[in-house]
Amino acid sequence: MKATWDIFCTVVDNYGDIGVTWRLARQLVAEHPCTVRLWVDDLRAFERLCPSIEVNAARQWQQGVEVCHWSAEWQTTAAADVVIAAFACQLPTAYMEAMAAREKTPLWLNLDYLSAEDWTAGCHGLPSVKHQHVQKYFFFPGFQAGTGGLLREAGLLAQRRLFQQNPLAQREFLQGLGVAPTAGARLISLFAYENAGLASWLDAMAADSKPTHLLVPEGRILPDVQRWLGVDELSVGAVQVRDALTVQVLPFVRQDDYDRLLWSCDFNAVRGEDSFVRAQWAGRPLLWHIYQQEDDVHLDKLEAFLTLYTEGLSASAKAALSGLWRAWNAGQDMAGHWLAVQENWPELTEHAEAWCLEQASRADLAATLVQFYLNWI
Ligand code: TRH
Repeated sequence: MKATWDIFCTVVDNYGDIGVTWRLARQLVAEHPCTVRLWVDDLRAFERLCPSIEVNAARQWQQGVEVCHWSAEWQTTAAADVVIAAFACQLPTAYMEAMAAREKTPLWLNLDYLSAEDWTAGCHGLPSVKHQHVQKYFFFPGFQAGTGGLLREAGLLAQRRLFQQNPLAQREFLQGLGVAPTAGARLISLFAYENAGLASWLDAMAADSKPTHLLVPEGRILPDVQRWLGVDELSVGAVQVRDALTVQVLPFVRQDDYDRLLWSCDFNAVRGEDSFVRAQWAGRPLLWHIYQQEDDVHLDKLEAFLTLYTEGLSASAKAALSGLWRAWNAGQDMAGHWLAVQENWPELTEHAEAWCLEQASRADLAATLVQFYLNWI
C-alpha cells in the first residue's frame, strides 16, 4: 500500500521554492512507494521550469505527480499520511483540521532551507509546533551527517558522467539551444541575482588570453550584462563579442535541460538553493550567489559552506575560491580573484568532482524523508 504525501509550496519569489518541491515530488513517486499531491499557489512560476504545466487547471497530472493549484479559497480535502510544508509555509486552517481529524495521525514536516551551518544537524528531526495533537517536525537538508541530505535522483551521477564523456551529445544539446561554442573557449553559465561585481568579472574575461563563452539564461542578471555591453536590448539568442569574451543569452529551460547546461560547462555561476546543489552534482567548479537575507545572516551560511567545501584544498586554491565567492557576494571587484582561480584551475576542477562524490555517498533527501516516515510509524 502506497503512502499518500501532500507537499505544500508557496512561491515566495524566484524559482527555488517550486524548484525544490517539484524535484522532490517527482523523485518520491519515481523511486518510492508514494502517491504525491503537490499544492502550488503560483502555477506561472511553475510553468517556467515545467512548460507542460496547464496554468489554469485546478488539478492536473505531471510526471506521476498530482499538481493542485493552491488557491485562496480552500476546498475541503482529506489529509495525507505525510504532510510537508515547504520552507515554513502556512497550511490552510481547514487542512490542519483535516489532519487532526484523521484516524491515523499524519506525519507533519517542515522542510527547511538548505544551510551548511553546524546547528542544522542538531535541530534536524526535532519537534516544532503542534496543531491540536498533530506534531510538526523540523526537517533540515544539509551537507553533513545528521541532516536530511540533498536532493539527488537515482542514477543522476551516472547520467551526468555519460553525458560529459559524450562530446556529440553535448554538441547536440548546445546546438538545440543555438550555442556553437567558440573554439578553445572556456564555457561558463551565469545564473545570478543583480550584481555590482559583474562588470569587473566580464572585464577580466574579455581581457583574458584564453577565450570565454558565457551563457546567460534570461533572468535578473541580464540588465547588468546589458549595461556592461552597452546595448539597448538583449533578448534570448543574442550573441555579443567583446575581445576574448562571447556573451550569449539563453532561454530559461526546463529543469532537466538546465542540468545538461551545467554538465556542459567548465564553470557554473549559480544562485539560491536548487541550482546551487545541481551545480555541485555537475562535478565542475562553481560560484554561488547566495540569496540575501536580513541582517546579512546569509553571510554566515556562505562562510559555513566555504569552510566545508574548501576542506582539503591547498592554501592557494582555498584562498582563490573563497576570495572569488566573497567578492561576488559583496558585489566587489572580481578581477584579481578570477585570475587566482584560473591559476588553481586543475586543482579546483578535481576538487569539484571529489566533493560531488563525497556528497553522493550520503543518503539523498527523498530517501531520508521516506526513512524518517518509516521510523515514525
Ligand atoms: O530562483 P532562485 O533564486 O530561488 C530561490 C528563491 O528565491 C527562494 O525564495 C529562496 O529561498 C531560495 O532561492 C534560496 O534559485 P534556485 O533555488 O537555484 O532556483 C532556481 C530553479 O530554477 C532551479 O530549480 C533550477 C531552475 N532553472 C531551470 O529550470 N531552468 C533554467 O534555465 C534556470 C536558469 C533555472
